[in-house]
Parts: sequence; structure tokens; C-alpha cells
Amino acid sequence: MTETETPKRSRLIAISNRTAAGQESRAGGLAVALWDSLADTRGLWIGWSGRILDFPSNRARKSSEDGVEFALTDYSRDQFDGFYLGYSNSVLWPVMHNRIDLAVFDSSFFRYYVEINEKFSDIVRRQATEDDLIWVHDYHFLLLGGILREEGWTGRCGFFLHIPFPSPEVFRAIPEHRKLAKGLCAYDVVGLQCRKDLANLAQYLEEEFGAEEQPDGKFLVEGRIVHLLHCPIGIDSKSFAQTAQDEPATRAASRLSRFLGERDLVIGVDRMDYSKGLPQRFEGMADLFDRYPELHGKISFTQIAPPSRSVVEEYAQLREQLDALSGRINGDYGDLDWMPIRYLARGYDREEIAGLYRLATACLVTPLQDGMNLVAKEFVAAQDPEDPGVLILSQFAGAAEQMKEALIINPYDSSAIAEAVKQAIEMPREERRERWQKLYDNISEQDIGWWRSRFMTAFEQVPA
Ligand code: ADQ
Repeated sequence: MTETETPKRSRLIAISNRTAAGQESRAGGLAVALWDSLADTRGLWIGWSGRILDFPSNRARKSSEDGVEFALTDYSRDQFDGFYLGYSNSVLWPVMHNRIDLAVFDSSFFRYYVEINEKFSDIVRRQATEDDLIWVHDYHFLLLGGILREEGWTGRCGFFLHIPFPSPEVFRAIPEHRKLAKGLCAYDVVGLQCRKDLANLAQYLEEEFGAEEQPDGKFLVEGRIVHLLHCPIGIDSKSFAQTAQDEPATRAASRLSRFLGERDLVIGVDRMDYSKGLPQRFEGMADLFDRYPELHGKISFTQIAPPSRSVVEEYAQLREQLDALSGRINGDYGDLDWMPIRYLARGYDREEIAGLYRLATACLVTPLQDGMNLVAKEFVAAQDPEDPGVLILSQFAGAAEQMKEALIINPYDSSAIAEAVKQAIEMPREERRERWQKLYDNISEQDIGWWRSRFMTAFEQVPA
């Protein structure tokens, strides 16, 4: 069997905090990837309903959509604050993204993290049988595998971490790091976005638990075998390439091009998150206009960044910082007929974004730390092969391991951002085509189906 063929599957049970239940379009990569596997195996997707209730039940409500079953559960306000906003997004998210300085180590959060992981363990045990494959997603559920094992679960459990795994020193800043790591090692397969993450986790497990490396990516940790799998997530590149040429995309592109005129569009598309390096990116653009007055009026930088998690203090501060920075840069460099930065703090439909990518001369993907970054892959997929735009990519995005033909930059270095933008807008068409072709071949080969098969193949090999 080749790596891209999916073996005959057991029923799949997916677990993630948010699911694709009730989504009108299942356009997101993860939703599409999981949906197909779930539908093929008459599978079940367990997650949060999105509801906060005074007295939530410990059970989950079942529903079904297009051949996929859902079991969704509600949270209390305390659970939402302690588990989701607290431990998940104010401890794990910042630390895993190398921002210990932004973490809020409030000891009450962990209790709710354990409580929700236990709640999901109960739901899994009620809904699943030990013949099923349990595939858990992301940092919200690091403990779930360990809790299931403590409760005597012997079925196969796999885990995929969508965000980075930091260096051992940084991970040790989390007071409960040993408990989290033990939970992680209770899974049979742990998938990581890039080789750096895998090396960090392996080093941590060796130092902290004396883990012993076995052949084929397996590690013996405290008497159990865990398979650490390098498994970079991809996108449905062919379908995204088509989306970028469909009517909603071309309509959005023509709305923007009316304001562009002859100017080059440099685009950024991100959730408004401190990991995405937005202030540094804005400073990089300011640096460009500072160094090259001849480029004034020639470039329009459009940043789309809908606010996320805005009740978390750091996110509210980021919003204020970006508002101030864009105002300052437009004030300093703008003219009667030109605004250097168009900063849109709202989301757009995926179809519209695809059209904007295709219109752009360059895309700035400059996170300070990112598990993968799907925007980089979407931008490449959306290009016109005859006249493609240039991807400028942070060396700290997981995607940089695969996308070496992008202009790779250090996102902390505003001069590097400035020079890369200049290089991109001046790059000859032949060089753009060559770089783009290699990038496109890579993202088409290692697409979302490849990612799913790679994980499932490792998973199916675990003895039942
Ligand atoms: P995110 O940090 O949310 O996810 P990213 O990969 O950048 O990840 O983008 C996710 C999706 O949201 C993309 O499909 C993108 O098009 C869409 N999106 C982003 N900004 C948008 C905007 N302004 N308007 C509309 N849509 C927007 C986490 C990890 C990543 C990892 C993914 C998948 O943090 O590192 O790549 O999961 O594993």
C-alpha cells in the first residue's frame, strides 16, 4: 500500500473543541478533511456546542448531518472562562507560541481544564466502542488520552497538535507540564506539524521522563509506546485554485481593483492574534516607505484581520496597537490620493479572500510563531500560473519547512520585511513562475488528503 492510499477503516471518532456542525459551507481545511473520513466510516464528531448555560448537562446531544453524527455538549460560564479563555488560551496558547510573558498562570484555570477533559472522556466512553479510532485535536485536550487510559480504555487513541510544540525550557514554564506530557504520551500516535516540533517534544520526553527512541518514530515512555509523527497539515489545493476563479472571488477582486488602479496589492490575511506578527509587519511596511520614497503611491498594503478572542486582555491590547500603528503610518506616509495601509478589522468569506489572493502581487505571512499557517498555502493555490504573486513567509511558520521557494524572512526584522516586499514587486515574471510552480507542486502533493492518510495510516498500524 502506498502512503496516499487510505486503508480500510474502523469507525472514526473525532474530538475537537469546535466542530463543523451546522456550518453552511464546510470550506475550512480541517472540516473538509475530517468530514470525508467521518462520512466514510459512519463516524462521530464530539465537541462543544458553542452554548454557555447556567446548568449544562454532563451529556452530549446527538444530531446528524450528511452522514456524519455529532455529539455536542454545553459549558457553564465558569468552564468557558476557566477551560477555554483561561487554561487553553491564556496559558497553553501563549506558552506554546513562545510567549511566556503573556501567559496568565492563574491556578484556578487548571481545575476547569481537567474538568472539561474528564467530561469529554465520559462522553467518549458512552458513545464509542473500543474498536473505534479516537482522533483528538489540539491543545484543548492534551489530558483526554491519559484520562481515558486511567479509566481503563484500551482502544486506539490518536492526537494531532495544530500549534507548535516549544523548546523544553519553554514548555517547562507551565506549572503542570509533566501532567500534560503524561497525558500526551497516553495516545498511541501524536501528530505534529513540523520536524522542529517533533524534535522539541522528543527532547523534552527524553530529558523529563527518560524516553527511549525505538525504530520508526516510536518512543518508549514510562512503559508505553507512543509514535511521534511528523505530519504537516495541508489544504485542498485543487478546489481552492478553482474557488479563486469562481464568480464570488472575481467579484471581490474587481471591487478592490477599482481602488487599486495601477498599484501593486500586497496582502495580509490573519486572525487578529499576537502570534501572527501584525505590528512587526506594519512596521516592516513603514520601513519600506521610509527607505524607498519612490514607492509611495505605488503599493497598496491591505491587511484583513478580524478580531478573535477579544475578551482576553492581550487581544484587546493588540487591537488598540494595530489601530494606532495603521493610523500613524497612514498619517506619516499617506497622500491626498493614497493610503499606504488599508486595514480591515473584519472577516471576509473564504471565496472573497481567494479572489483577493489572486489579485495580489505579494502576500505577507509573517507570524512570530505558527503551527503551520494555511494562509501561505491558500495564497499559492489561488495564483494565476501565468502571472503568479510572491509569497513572503516567516521562518517561524511551520509552513517554512515545506515552502522553501517563498521569500523566507525573519519577522522581527522590519528591514528584512521591507526588502522582501521590494524584491517581490520587482521580481521578473520568469522567477515568479519558477518559484510558484515548485510551491504549488509541493502543496498539491502534500494536500489535506495526504495529511489525513498519513495520520490514519500510522494510526491503523497501532495494534487493536
Ligand atoms: P489558525 O491560527 O486559525 O489555526 P491559519 O492556518 O493561519 O490558522 O488559518 C486558518 C484559516 O482561517 C485559513 O483557512 C484562513 O483562510 C482563514 N482565515 C484567516 N484569517 C482570515 C480572515 N481575516 N478572514 C477570513 N478567513 C481567515 C491553527 C494553527 C495554524 C494551523 C491551523 C491548521 O494556529 O498554525 O495552520 O490551525 O492546523
